[in-house]
Parts: sequence; C-alpha cells; structure tokens
Amino acid sequence: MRIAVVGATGMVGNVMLQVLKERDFTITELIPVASERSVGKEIIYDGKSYTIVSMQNAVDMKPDVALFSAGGGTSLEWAPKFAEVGTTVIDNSSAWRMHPEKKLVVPEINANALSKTDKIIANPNCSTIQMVVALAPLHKKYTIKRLVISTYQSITGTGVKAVRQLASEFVGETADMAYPHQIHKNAIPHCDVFEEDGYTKEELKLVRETRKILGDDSIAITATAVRIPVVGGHSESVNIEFENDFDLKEVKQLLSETDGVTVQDDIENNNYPMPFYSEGKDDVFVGRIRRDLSQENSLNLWIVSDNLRKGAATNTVQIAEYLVDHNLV
Ligand code: A2P
Ligand code: 11C
Repeated sequence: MRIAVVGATGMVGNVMLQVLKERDFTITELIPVASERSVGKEIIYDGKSYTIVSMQNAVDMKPDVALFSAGGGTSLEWAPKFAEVGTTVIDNSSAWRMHPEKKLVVPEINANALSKTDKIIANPNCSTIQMVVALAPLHKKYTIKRLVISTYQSITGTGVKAVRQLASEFVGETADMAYPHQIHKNAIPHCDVFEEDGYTKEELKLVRETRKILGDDSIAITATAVRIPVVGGHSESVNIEFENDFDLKEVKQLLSETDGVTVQDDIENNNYPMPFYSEGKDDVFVGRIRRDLSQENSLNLWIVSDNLRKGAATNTVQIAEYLVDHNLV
C-alpha cells in the first residue's frame, strides 16, 4: 500500500503513524502530509526519516489510501481531489460524516457496507465511536428506544493547544487559551461550538452519528458533553431505554463477547473503567453495568476509551485494514 497520512504532524496523525507501525500495516511508500508550514520538515517512522510534502504533491503521487486528520476545511477541499485521482480517503474530520452518500464506518459494526466505489469514507467522532461499539450488540438484541448521554471528555480531543493550556495552568503560568475558561480544576459543559437549540456540535454528533451508524433514525437521543482536565480518554455515562426487557447477566455476557469491548465490572474490587488506565489502549472499556431502577427496560453503562486510539487513529487504520483485506483498494 502507498499510504498518505494527512496531518502527520498533528496529535491524531502522530497516533495514526504509531498504530500503523504497531499493527504491521503493509506500507510500500509512506507519504506524510501537513500544512505549508511543515513542508520540507522530517518525521521519523519505523526508524526512517520521511520528508513532509504538500497536499498538491501528495495528490500528484496518487497514493492508494490517504488517512486524513487535518481538520474539516482541509478535508472538504482536498478529499475530493484525492478521490479524483483514485485514492481512497478515510477522513477523521466531521466534514463528510453526515453526507447522505458517504459511509460512516465503525468496522465492528458496518464495514460490510463498504465497496470499491467508496472513495471518501468517514470516520465517526471519538465520543460516538466508543459508545456505539458497546451499544450495537445491545441494539440488535433488545432494540434501543432512547439514550441519555453525559460525557466527560479528555482535553486531547481538542488538540495540542488544549494540552498546552492545561500544562501551563497547572504550573500557574498564563496560556494561549484553547477553551473560553481555565480547564485546570474545572469542568466545562461546552465541547465544540454551540449550534441548534442550545446544544453543542459535539452533542449533536452523538445524536446524528449514532443513528446513522446503527442505521436507525427512530432512536431518541439526548446528550450533554463536558470537557474535564484529563488526558487518557473520554468517559461516558449512558442511560439506555430498550423496547424489550433484558437479563443483566445476559447483557454482561453479550458485552464480554463483543469485539473491541473489555468488560471491567467488578465493584467489589473497585474495578471499573477509568481514562487513566485506558490511555494507549485500543479497547472500549465498559463497566458499572446496572439496571436503571427508575424505569422499565432501562440500563446504565459507564464507557471509557482512549479518544486518540479507538476514537480516532485506530478506527481509521482498522477501516484501511478492512479495505485491504477485502480487496477494496
Ligand atoms: P501543521 O503541523 O503543519 O500545522 P492538530 O489537530 O493536532 O492541531 O493537528 C492538525 C494537523 O493538520 C497538523 O498535522 C497540521 O499540520 C495539519 N494541517 C492543518 N492545516 C492544514 C492544511 N491547510 N493543509 C494540510 N495540513 C494541515
Ligand atoms: C473532542 N470529539 O473531544 C472531539 C474531537 O468531530 O472529529 C474530535 C472532533 C471531531 O472535542
């Protein structure tokens, strides 16, 4: 595979390179791409040095696959140009996710819908991915009627500027602000920009992307997304109302048999998912699995995963692996 990594100098791009290496993805040529600011600089991959090229140069090189993580504007402008020369783009931005003709893919759930004609494939938002990995088997079995979601999101989802803001605030220095408020010692109920009816874009992503991936627009979903001063992953409290009743043991069994899920639910030993321990891991960790005693057919889950791994880079690389394994590129 001749593979371009667009946004190779960024937070997610960096993890994409790590994940490609760890998973032994067959690369015959690596093409690292970033903004004009970085063109000509070197990056190291697998002990070798590679020169960063411009977007246009990368298009001219006609890679087989381009993994994009360079922001929505860059994707909107450049993904079609790559697609036009025959490159399959897997895009980690929000640019193409809700496009009616583009697939929004979590390999464990819906990669089988992919075909050779899909030249721009969207990677969902991190907070959506980790949740649907756990919800898909439950939806299949009991049919989800309504979701009430509260997120506790890592600052790494915002990027380098946010990580620097927290580091500076921690030592009492003034920082270039990624957020409208101090994040150190704080919780900010504001992820991404405000959109319709007082919801943030992050909250609406959870609503819209979940319905698209699970292929069911009838699911009622409401969300509150909160940024907290944590780096290892996003955490989510998810309240699920099903159409049908369930057996709690069966739910635990089903989740423990689900690809990509690790059940961590041993309260007697204080064992439950936490972002401190999910950092650097690919799995989605699910715990605090309990019946909602206030309402029939309802369940509470606590879901944690490293947002830069399964929430971004790993899911993107898994889509690329699926394409290669099924001769779709
Ligand atoms: P650069 O490092 O040259 O700015 P992050 O999300 O961690 O901030 O990273 C964003 C990534 O997207 C970086 O690799 C950045 O490159 C890249 N990028 C930003 N704007 C563009 C652009 N207009 N064209 C190509 N790459 C871009
Ligand atoms: C966050 N979920 O943690 C975001 C980061 O739509 O791809 C990724 C934004 C996106 O703020």
